[in-house]
Amino acid sequence: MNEADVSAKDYVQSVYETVVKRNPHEQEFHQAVKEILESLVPVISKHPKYIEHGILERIVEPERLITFRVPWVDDQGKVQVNRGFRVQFNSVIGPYKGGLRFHPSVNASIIKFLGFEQTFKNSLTGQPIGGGKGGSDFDPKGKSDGEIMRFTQSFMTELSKYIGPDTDVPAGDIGVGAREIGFMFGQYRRLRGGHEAGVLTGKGIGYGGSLARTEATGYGAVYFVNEMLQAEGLSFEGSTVVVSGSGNVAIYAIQKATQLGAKVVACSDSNGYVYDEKGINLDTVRRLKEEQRARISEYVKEHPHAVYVEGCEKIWTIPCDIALPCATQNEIDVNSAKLLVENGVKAVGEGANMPTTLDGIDVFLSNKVLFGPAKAANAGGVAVSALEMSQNSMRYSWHFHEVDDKLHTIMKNIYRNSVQAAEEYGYPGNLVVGANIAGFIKVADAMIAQGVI
Ligand code: NDP
Ligand code: 2IT
Repeated sequence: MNEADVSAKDYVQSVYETVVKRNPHEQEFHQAVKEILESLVPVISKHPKYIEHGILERIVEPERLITFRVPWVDDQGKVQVNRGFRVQFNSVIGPYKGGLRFHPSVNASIIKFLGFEQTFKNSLTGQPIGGGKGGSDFDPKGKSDGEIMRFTQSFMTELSKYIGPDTDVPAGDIGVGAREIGFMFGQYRRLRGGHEAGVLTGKGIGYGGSLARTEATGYGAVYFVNEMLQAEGLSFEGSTVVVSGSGNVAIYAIQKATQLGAKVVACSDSNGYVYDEKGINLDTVRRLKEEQRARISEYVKEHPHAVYVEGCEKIWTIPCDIALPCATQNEIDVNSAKLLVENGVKAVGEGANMPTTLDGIDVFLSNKVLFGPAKAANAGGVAVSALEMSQNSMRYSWHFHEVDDKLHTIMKNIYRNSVQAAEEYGYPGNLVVGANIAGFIKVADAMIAQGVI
């Protein structure tokens, strides 16, 4: 290590220590910051301007974190109170953009880790979108449509003060899909008295949504992994795939992987996983999850040859060629990563945000497993959200294949830019470093150009 490397490393370490001190107990946020900062050492070392302009100190501090009370009345007439969040992390390259998560685990740490990641991910897409994220500790499980509507209306009543088509554009994430976006869009429209279609993405096709947005994250992740495989002379054709989760991202990852000739043998929810050696029947999963909002355990009632196992973590004990974690953060720990490697996994593509722990990532990289990090591999969703914003601005809609083609091109570009950045900065093949650096440079240079703000 030369002198510049040492001082870059010290700088990164001191910024990280300040983040930990300033944001106590926010483990997920610390983890996301650590992963990104450590991989920026070569770029900081080569370009001292990023130290001179205090880029790292600024980039780890959200522009704004909004928290608010969300009161609503349940079906029994009882008043319930949840907490709402929106982090507006970085708007240097475009309006804040990022999803809303409704899950009981949501807190400031989760929202900040997601918003921080989103800043780099959105930069990687090549679209003019900044980083934001939000949500609530509301648990949609078991709630009636009426309860969901009353909650989302209350949530939007407060959130509407801070968002807009040119300022901040939320979308879905865990627990927020077409139904919730519809209710929130209706409430926003009612409060504003105008049809500002570009204020939310993931809308229904009949009122400003984009074709292929529903499919975009899952399809995009598979397109990304396909690029990694092709570079090594491999493909999805004939491979065995394990996908965790059974929500929006998982369903369309399963669909695209299957279309490309893979056999997806397992998927899961937070209670457990199903293993179907004949290949997961996606019609059943979609009906159970998209229509009936049922548990994945129901799958075996229709497919008795399949096996249901209680507990979702064990899904990674299933031998596979390709693993696509599409459920939630830290679902692949170091032990699961080791097992996957022992069982011969060739590629891992992160459909979820931060699904692999830092030591889990090390296991994959040191064993030469092709590894597609979340902010690159799952960027297809937000990329098509940006295309939805474009269509809303034009008051025009593209055909499905037009959006899908653009998505495919975007994913190829993200792959190429990440590979190139990794090579340029001395980490050939390491897409964690490559994606972080490629995403960082655009944001950091725009921050320098726009002065100390
Ligand atoms: P959904 O709510 O549609 O599905 C989430 C799935 O993950 C469900 O099967 C759910 O099971 C499971 N899950 C959620 N929390 C946990 C948990 N704590 N432990 C185990 N399983 C869990 O969400 P999405 O498919 O939209 O999101 C999945 C992941 O992809 C998230 O990390 C999200 O941030 C990320 N992502 C989503 C994008 C999008 O466009 N939607 C874009 C980019 C990333 P259960 O039903 O039991 O809760
Ligand atoms: O994590 C993500 O990129 C998303 N949940 C999608 C965000 C968006 O604005 O479409």
